[in-house]
Parts: sequence; structure tokens; C-alpha cells
Amino acid sequence: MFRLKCLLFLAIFLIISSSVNTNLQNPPGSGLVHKRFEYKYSFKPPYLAQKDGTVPFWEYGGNAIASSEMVRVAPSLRSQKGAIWTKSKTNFDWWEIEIVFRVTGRGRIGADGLAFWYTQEKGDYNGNVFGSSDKWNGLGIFFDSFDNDNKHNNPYIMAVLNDGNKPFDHTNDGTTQLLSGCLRDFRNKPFPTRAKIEYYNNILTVLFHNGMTNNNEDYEMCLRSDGVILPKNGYFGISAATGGLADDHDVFHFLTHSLHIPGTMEDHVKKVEDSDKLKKEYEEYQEKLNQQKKDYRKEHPEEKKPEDEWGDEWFETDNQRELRQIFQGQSQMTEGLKEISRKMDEVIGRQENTLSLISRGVPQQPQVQGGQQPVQQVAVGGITRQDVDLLINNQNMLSHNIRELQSTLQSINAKADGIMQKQGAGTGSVQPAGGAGYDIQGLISEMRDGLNQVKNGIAHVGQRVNTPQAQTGCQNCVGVTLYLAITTVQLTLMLLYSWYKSRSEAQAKKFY
Ligand SMILES: [Ca+2]
Ligand SMILES: [Ca+2]
Repeated sequence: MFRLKCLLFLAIFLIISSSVNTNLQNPPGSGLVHKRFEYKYSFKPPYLAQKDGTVPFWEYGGNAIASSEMVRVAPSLRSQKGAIWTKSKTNFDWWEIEIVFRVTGRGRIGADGLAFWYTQEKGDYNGNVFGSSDKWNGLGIFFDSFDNDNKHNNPYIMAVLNDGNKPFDHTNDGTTQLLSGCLRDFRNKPFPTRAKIEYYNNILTVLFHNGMTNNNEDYEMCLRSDGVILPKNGYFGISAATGGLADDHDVFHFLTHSLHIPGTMEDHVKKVEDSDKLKKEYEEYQEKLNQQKKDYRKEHPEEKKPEDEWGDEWFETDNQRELRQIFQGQSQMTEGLKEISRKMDEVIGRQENTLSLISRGVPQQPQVQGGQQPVQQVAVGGITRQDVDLLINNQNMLSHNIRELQSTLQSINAKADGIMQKQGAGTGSVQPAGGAGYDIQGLISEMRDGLNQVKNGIAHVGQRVNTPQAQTGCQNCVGVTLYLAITTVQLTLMLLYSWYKSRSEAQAKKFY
């Protein structure tokens, strides 16, 4: 139950946190777009280029030079051409590129300009269009520094689409072909200029930061065009060229984010799906494993194992087994002791019962203290001297009977042994049943008589004992223990009484 609650709480927390994350990534107005940084389509300082001069995931050529801080796509020398292209094609449909760059030159006018590319195939490193290939298939964003058509409309930023067939119209600065553009001066600015190129849902947007401030968010709209259809997968590239005039064309950051329509790739949904998938796979493997175990046991019945392989029984060590056996033995001993204790209690209870019975029936024994006159010896209770004598007689009779019974039993035993021996001898002849049978019959009748005598004796004693318990059929309930106890007590009393009597007589003689 507690685990269920925890899971529920975790799920709610994940949903909330992911929605918060989405909101942070997508400020109001930008639409709910999921962005993911694509490091394989990006470069940035520091360590832009490695020690050997290569840029990870990129290839550059021509007059381009990469350092740890930037890529100088075309240096400020005449007729320079260079380019840098991603090594692999994109694997996402929509994207946003932020380029941080500088075009600087000592001249009032610079040349030729810088180009951003998204094309189906990589362009050249020394082509005719801003350092790369003409007749490209895809998109080119040109930062055209030089006013070829002399219309005083440069530097100019423009987007030009090409299906791979049209040669670029340099003469007219591409005005006959451009999709859209804006007149912006991007040369020799105090801070790096920036361009943000977004392609999402077939809408192309180019934002420009003129480098007059160091506020990274000072973008303004340059162009926006709907219904732009670009090759599904392509390469990103940057190229630049100089002519008779020359600028340094430096690129510091090329940051690519892939854009994802909500629902097509929601991270948390994906995670949940992944975890569900893994859980399912785990369960499947677990089932498979169990099945294989079962199959193995079926195939190898001689290696019989307990049903639960991981049970404690399976791993019991010798010491554990020994301990268990000791414990079991001790338990048995405890049980035995309990039984003995119970029986002892029973015996003690009976004794106490007997004692109380006697104390009620027999008067407190007179005590002799100093020269005090003894109390009248005749019992106040009800047992008189005669009773005691009778009891003694009965007792004697009983013991006589018991002895008789004992001897009878011994003779029975002897006779039975004789019979057994005769049968064991295997004579096969049938002993006249009358003889042995007669003897047994006679013995049984003797035993019966003896028992009746014992019974009568006990009944007599019972009648004589002057208590209600004794009167109500005590001959049936008084056991051997009780009987012996009574006998012992009475004998003691008798002895005491005789001793007392002799002493008091002696004293009386003294007085007279
Ligand atoms: Ca131009
Ligand atoms: Ca122009």
C-alpha cells in the first residue's frame, strides 16, 4: 500500500516536473515546441577545434581555418573561399540554428559574404556561391556584403531556395531568386552578430542580432516565409568568400537544436514507455527462466531439487542442522518436564486434599508444654480409640489380602510361563484343556474373592471415617496414596498417643 502511494506520488511529480520543464523551454508565444540540442550538428568554443585542427563532427576545407575559439571560414585576403560542413545528414525534420559570427574588414566596403546552408548534399569548399557550390538543392541564407548590382542595398541578408538546377544570379545579387530578405549591416560591429534560423512546420524564420549590444536576446525579425519545403534530410554548412575586397569571416558558435512537435516526442512519455517496455521485457525473461527451470527439472528428475530452490532448507549448513536438532531435543525435554510438573502438582493437590480431610476429621494433637496438664485425650471430633483399633485391624486384613493377591499373581505367572513353555516346545499334542483351564478358572475365582475382601475392607474404613466425603462412597475415590497417607498418619497418632499416655500415667503415679 505504501509502495503504491510512493509510486503514485512519483508519477505525479514526474508529470509536473516535465510540464514545468516544457514551459521553461517554450516561453509563451513560441508555441509548445520541444527543443533538443544536437551536439553532432554544432560547434562552439572552447575546444572548437582539437589539437590536430579537426572539428568534431564537422569537415572543413578550402581556405577555412579552425581554431579552438572559432572557424575563420574565409580570411581577409583576396579571392579566398572556404567552407565547413557537417559530417552527417540530419535525422530530424525541424530545427533551429543560432550562428554567432563576425564579418570584419578594414575597408568601408567588404566582400563577398557569408552563407549558411541546408542542402541535400554537401557543397564544395571552394565553390562559386559564397565559397560553396552552385545549383544546390535546399536552402541558402546569404549575408551578402558586396553590392554587385549597385543598387545600394548591401549588405543584405536573404534566403534563397534552390531545387538543384538554378545557377545563382550574382549579377542581380540574387534578387530575382530570393525567397525573402532584409537589409542589415552586419560588418564591423562592436559585438558579434547573430542569426537565428528556424525551420519548423515548413515555416522559415530568420532573426538577426546586429551586434550593437552584448545582450544575446536582442534579436529582430529579418524574414519569415510559410510553406517552405526543404529536403527531408540534409547537411548544414557555412561558407564564405572574398573577392577583390576582403573581410575576415569568422564563426564562433554554430548551435543546432532539433524541434519536435508536442506528442511526437515527449520526453517523459518516451521515458514512461521505455520503462514499461523494459519492465515487460524483464517479466518475459523471468517467465522464460522459470519455464526453463521447470523443463530442466522435468528432463533431469534424478537431480531432484526442492520446489523452491531458494528455500532455507536448501541452504542449511551442518551447524544449522545441528542447532536445529538440539533445539528440537530441548523442546521435547521441556515438554517432558512440563508433564512431570503437571503430575507432581496433581500428587501435591491430592496430598493437600487428604491432609485437609484428616485435619477436619482428627482433633488437633495435644501438645505438652512445660508442666502443663495435658488436655483430655479423648477426641472431640469423632474418632475414638475403638475406631483406631478397628482401622488397624482393617489395615492388617488389607495387607494380608494384598499379600495373598501377590502370591496368587505369582502363581498365575508361574503357571502361564509353564503353559508358554509347553506350547513353545512344539509337541503339537493338545494338552488337556481341562487341567490348565481349570487352574486358571480357580485362580480367577480366588482373585475375585481376594479383591472382594479388599473392597469390603476399604468400604468399612470409609464408613468409619466420620466425614461427609468419606461417607459418600469414598471407597471408590480414595486411592492407594490416600490410603497409605491415612495409615501413616494414624500410626503416628497412635504411637504419640501411647507415648503420651504412658508418660501421663507415670506423672500421675508421682502425684499419688
Ligand atoms: Ca553580392
Ligand atoms: Ca545589391
